Amino acid sequence: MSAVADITSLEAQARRWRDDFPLLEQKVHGHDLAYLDSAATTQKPESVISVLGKYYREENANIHRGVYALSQKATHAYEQSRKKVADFIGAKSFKEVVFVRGTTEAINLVAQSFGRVFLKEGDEILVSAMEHHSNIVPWQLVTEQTGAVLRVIPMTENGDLDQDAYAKLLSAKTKLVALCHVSNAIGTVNPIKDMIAQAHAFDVPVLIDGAQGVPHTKIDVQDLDCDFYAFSGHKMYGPTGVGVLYAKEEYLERMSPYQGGGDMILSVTFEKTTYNEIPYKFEAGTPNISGVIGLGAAIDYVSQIGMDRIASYEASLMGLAVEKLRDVDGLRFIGEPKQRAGALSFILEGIHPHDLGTILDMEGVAIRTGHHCAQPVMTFFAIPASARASFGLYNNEADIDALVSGLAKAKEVFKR
Ligand code: C6P
Repeated sequence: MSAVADITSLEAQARRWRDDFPLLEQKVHGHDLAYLDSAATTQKPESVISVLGKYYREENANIHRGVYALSQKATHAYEQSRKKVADFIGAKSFKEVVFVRGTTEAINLVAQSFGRVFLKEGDEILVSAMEHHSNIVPWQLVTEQTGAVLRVIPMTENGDLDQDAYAKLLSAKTKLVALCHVSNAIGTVNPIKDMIAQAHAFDVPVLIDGAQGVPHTKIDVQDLDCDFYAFSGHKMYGPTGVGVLYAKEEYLERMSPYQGGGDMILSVTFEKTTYNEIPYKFEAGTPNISGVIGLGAAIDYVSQIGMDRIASYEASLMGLAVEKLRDVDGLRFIGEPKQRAGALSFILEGIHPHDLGTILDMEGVAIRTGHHCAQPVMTFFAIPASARASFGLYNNEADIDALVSGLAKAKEVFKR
């Protein structure tokens, strides 16, 4: 079945999902909004928005602290979300779920807490050439602190990771591999299960940056056997300011706390502090309670649709987008990886991506232009920036058509 035929049969269900997102009803510059920047952040369904409202109207209290009913209600809702996350990603236990601000904080937490215990001078950390800055800079900071060295798994011209080079880079010196599940800049889906198994053959733990993985595919951390998996709530239909670090219990037990403060302790004297049990040892201070509860609602939302259905719908949509964009004269894809999810990057001959983004905006089409916080990817492809369209479960063929006609408009303006 061609992508076009396939998509038609799926459009009806996707139209129902789109109706769950009130923001998408608005017009921008007089046009229906074609929101194609879900890799930056997704829109939120009504069910998530209303849970946030309900929390502040009916349940707001600090958690793990009060004996009174309201605090217990908030604590219960917060901890229920932890269980939902654990089930959603297939963790062995709720103890392996640490709530953080987002992917960035999750990776910084591992870099610092793992780094302090496990890294020394001359050790090597492997990252890939397609990482977001959030999976590069925290490791650079830790190399400055420990004398460990950063090594880079290179990319091939089509935007896949060079697996032969990866196999050669792994050695007794390697102490951690940190790599994205799905590239935010070019959409490559990395074969992480294989890559994790290869690292484990050297007893090397693996951190997966799942910011762009979780929204688009079903995650089973036990099946992947990853040691760490980081993701953000706001990229999977949940609120901003909340995210998850999944980590195997054995690592969380051995890692030192990331931050000190309330709730991460069992007892404090001026001489000695005893830390709380995991995962609370890593959650210092009042957390983003409403965000965590909202994330639970987002998980309910996508689970009720089914991650497999979302993945197959989005795969058809991606196929359709590639098919239609390939016909646009002067358009060059940046990266044509074997498997792509969520995002696709391109440039249009003779038009700077920022100009393109501005013209598309006037047509109601929201895409991201720039380096996508992945400057090494732009350097690799020898471009200053790209245009990136990224998809969520609410997108449809009309959004792709709006993009394609917006590109024609841009060419007209620039007389290309
Ligand atoms: N990428 C994008 O437009 P935070 O900001 O912590 O929620 O996520 C950081 C992050 C880490 N890894 C990957 C692969 C990401 O895509 C992102 C966020 C957004 O591509 C904003 S730069």
